[in-house]
Amino acid sequence: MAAAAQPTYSPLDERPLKDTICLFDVDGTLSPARLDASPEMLAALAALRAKCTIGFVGGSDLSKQQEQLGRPAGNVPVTTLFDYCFSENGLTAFKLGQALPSNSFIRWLGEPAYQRLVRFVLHYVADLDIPVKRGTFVEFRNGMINVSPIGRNASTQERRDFEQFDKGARVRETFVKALKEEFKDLDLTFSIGGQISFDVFPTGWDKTYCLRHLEAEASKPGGIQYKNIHFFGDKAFEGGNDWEIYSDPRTIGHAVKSPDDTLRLLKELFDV
Ligand code: M1P
Repeated sequence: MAAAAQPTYSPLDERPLKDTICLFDVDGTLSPARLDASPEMLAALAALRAKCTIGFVGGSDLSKQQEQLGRPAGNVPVTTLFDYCFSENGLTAFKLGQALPSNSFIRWLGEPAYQRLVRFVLHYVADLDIPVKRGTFVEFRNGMINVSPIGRNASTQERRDFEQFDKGARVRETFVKALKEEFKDLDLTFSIGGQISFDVFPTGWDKTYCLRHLEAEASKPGGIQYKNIHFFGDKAFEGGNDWEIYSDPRTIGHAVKSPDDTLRLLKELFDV
């Protein structure tokens, strides 16, 4: 299938709101969890991009954002749809389609500690008594690992069922408690951001990590120092994976309930 023609945008410093950037969480904010963004959302983002800089900051890796945002936009690279793309909280990052320096979880942790962690996780999952187990209980990413008691191969319906089940059973919460106890010696954060899993990364590598890129860009000749950094996220409560960036003094945080709520706010704030 031929890729859709791409609109062009003026340089970042020539947009009407040139000292404003809007950053968006993905799952539950731009699209339903792990599903496609709607045509209305893609149109609103394109209209917003004509006014200010836009970016996403997602916990998932780039391939998932490509599926949820790039594919529904007509199979275009997701890095062409946003000025900044921050995957895995910004551990993998792009500005205007060009890669920014990335960081590595395994380099930070080291192989022996990583193997200790994975051994514990897989033993714990093996002993879990839950209604359904599928495959891929640990997903190794660049800036983090993602751990899922049911496994990442679960279908959409199995995901929904597990999410409901976990509201009562608190499997993930208990799992995280056990990991915190076992790995007290490692400076790790465990963050429940989605339906079936939790992310594990070095403390500080939460979504505020992406702000380091904005600061680094601002310090370059001609770089933009954003005065207004809006952040939109649906997990903007303590323990949610949007909490740190939402409550960071450098951002203007917006807690949303759903992608429709994001659209409503964009209309209200930016008339798009
Ligand atoms: O973006 C939120 C989370 O989305 C997925 O979570 P789950 O598969 O549990 O719904 C994962 O990609 C996770 O890393 C991410 O934080």
